[in-house]
Amino acid sequence: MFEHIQAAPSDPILGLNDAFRNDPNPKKINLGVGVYKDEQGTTPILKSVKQAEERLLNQETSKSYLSIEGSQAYREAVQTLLFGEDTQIISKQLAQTAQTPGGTGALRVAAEFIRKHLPNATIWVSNPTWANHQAVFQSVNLEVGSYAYYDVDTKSLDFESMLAGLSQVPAGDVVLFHGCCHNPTGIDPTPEQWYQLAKLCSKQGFLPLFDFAYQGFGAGLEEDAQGLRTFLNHVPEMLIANSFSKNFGLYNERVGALTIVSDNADQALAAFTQIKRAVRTNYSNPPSHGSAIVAEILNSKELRSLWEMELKSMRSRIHEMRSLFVNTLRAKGVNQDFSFISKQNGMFSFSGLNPEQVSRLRKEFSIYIVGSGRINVAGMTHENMEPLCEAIAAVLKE
Ligand code: PLP
Ligand code: TYF
Repeated sequence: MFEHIQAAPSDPILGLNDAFRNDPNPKKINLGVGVYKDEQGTTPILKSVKQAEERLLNQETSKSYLSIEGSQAYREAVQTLLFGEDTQIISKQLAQTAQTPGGTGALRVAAEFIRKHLPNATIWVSNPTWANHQAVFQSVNLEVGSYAYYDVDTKSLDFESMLAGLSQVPAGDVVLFHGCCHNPTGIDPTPEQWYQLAKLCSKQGFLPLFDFAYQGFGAGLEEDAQGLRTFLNHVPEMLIANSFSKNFGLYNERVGALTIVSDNADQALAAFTQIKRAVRTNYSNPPSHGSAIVAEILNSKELRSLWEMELKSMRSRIHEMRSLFVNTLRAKGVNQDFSFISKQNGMFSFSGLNPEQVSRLRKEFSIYIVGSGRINVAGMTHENMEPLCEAIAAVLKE
């Protein structure tokens, strides 16, 4: 039965992780998969998470199913993080949220919802975008198009081309935006640019889908939500797929949510029943533990302030590594301008290293970078910075 089945290619990012694990070189450096690492190169459990888990262990009385849409406390906490305190969206019940297994689960449910209820819609993603976007949407036979985003020469946002591309998107199509900390470039629109994009969206009549996987990794929890909130001031409807994998360090607990917004509460609720149907035929209902941790933290003053401190310290360490990387490259005699790296947001930067240089870094120095040249800045430490920059200087020379 299975003789005709060919092996699927490995995921370009997760596959790199396997190769790293199997590399015996003790000096190996992993700047591949987007996982936060501390100064010791480990991905620790946040203190706020541990404390919440201790509380849960004592309080939990049942392992019975959650409802299809997940925990109520969690769903409310998600909306407050996305939209802010005391917003009309919440008080008028214009948004409905389903707890999902990670941000990927939210994207997949969104994809099925779009395919079924907006069957003629094409979904437009930035060029470049997270490697899994295309695959998730294509897996439900959605048509995927791309819009201009990155200017290779200036290593910045090609906003003019982005606007020009999106001006061609017809009403009824869907456009995916990265809420902040664009993966893989680390380049986000400015507040003024978000405003222009929101106005364009309102004029064209396309549906925005925000993928919000790094809230708090850019400038702060509120600041990072600015693009999304600017859109909500101008457009009547939106989908939001958010993830707590990174900002709570809850990668393997699979915690995320899909939120639908409409300017009409009844419509939001009706559409939400279809989202619940998609969930039911997929995984029935979400896993509980990760969402219980997030709700516990967000609903406790003490744990929330501890979490915000921990989030800030992750964010600050990444900023520090960005500057140190730029300065160390210069100190190692690299003449090319890498200063753009210190201006970018979140974990990732497009280094501009070409596939041959990426391949040499791996073969000769056991330094693992995604083939596109994307680097995970959070994989840098004070300890590995010198050898890392020496190796990059070496491959840039020839
Ligand atoms: N969206 C983007 C842009 C991401 O970088 C990631 C990273 O993992 C995800 C979605 C998926 O998040 P999760 O691990 O919660 O599924
Ligand atoms: O882009 C990254 O590195 C993270 C982690 O299929 C990731 O978003 C990468 C690939 C993938 C799932 C998660």
